[in-house]
Amino acid sequence: MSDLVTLGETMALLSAPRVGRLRDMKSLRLSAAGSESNVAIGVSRLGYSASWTGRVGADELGQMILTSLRAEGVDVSTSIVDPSAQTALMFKERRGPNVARVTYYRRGYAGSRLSVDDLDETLISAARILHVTGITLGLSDTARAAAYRAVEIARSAAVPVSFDFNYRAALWAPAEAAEQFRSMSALADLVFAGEDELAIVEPDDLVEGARRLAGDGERAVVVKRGPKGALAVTDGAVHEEPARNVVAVDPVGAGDAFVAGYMVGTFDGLDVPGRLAMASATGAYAVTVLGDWEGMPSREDLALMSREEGTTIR
Ligand code: KDG
Repeated sequence: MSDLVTLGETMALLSAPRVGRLRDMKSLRLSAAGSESNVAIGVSRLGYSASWTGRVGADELGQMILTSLRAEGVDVSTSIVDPSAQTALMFKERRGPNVARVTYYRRGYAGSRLSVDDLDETLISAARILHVTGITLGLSDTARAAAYRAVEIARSAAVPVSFDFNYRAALWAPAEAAEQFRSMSALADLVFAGEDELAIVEPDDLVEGARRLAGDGERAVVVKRGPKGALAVTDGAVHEEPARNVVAVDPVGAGDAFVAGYMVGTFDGLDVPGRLAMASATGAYAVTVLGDWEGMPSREDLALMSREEGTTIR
């Protein structure tokens, strides 16, 4: 049984080691990347158990993904090796000092073949939280159906549901996504959205939009604002948290680290400001390292944050 249960697509990630055009790179770094498995790794590094369900191809890249997740302590026993499709690919370029660009080869690949039959009802019903994202809703009809079924199982077992919008323009248009974001949010206890993502469903005012999405205290809404920090609306109250001042090397994956931190803060029994502070610390760690999840902190790392700048540990 796991504290966090999540599902989605994890791809093989090929990242450029330096700034420049992908075509000019003579070598790329191979790793795994998937928003939901990134969250699972973040939670696992901070001492709680996490399970990820997804499909990978019966190929070396699929094995690389499963091996990486196992090495991070994530339970992949419910994941499926699909012999009839390949593992999807994601390329990450650094186009300038501040701009990353991501390209996917994922349509019809193994991860998008996730279906309701892949779900483990017992695992979901025993979780402390189920986490789904908008990526799975936009990935394919079968993956979307799996996400809704997982949520239905969780709700009937009184397991809280967490939903992160995670809008990916390569998967679908904003209007279609907005409809799904509204439907899934209505079923969730905890909703995460980037400021720009929230604007897809609530274009007018950030705080009012977050309040509307939160309903009448029906769910908590947490808005990730990048360098502007974060805010949470819970039971009608608005809590704000400034961003940590760090040198960002790779912002991709920071949102997942933030979500993992917020969940861990909840498992730790912290109040909302404490959860936001934990989330902002985990997000700050993630951006300082190349890779979508490699920079996720351990407890020991988090304790180092309070040290004075320039400290050397000997
Ligand atoms: O949240 C980081 C993700 O962008 C990445 O790991 C891959 O799941 C992914 C996606 O769809 O972009």
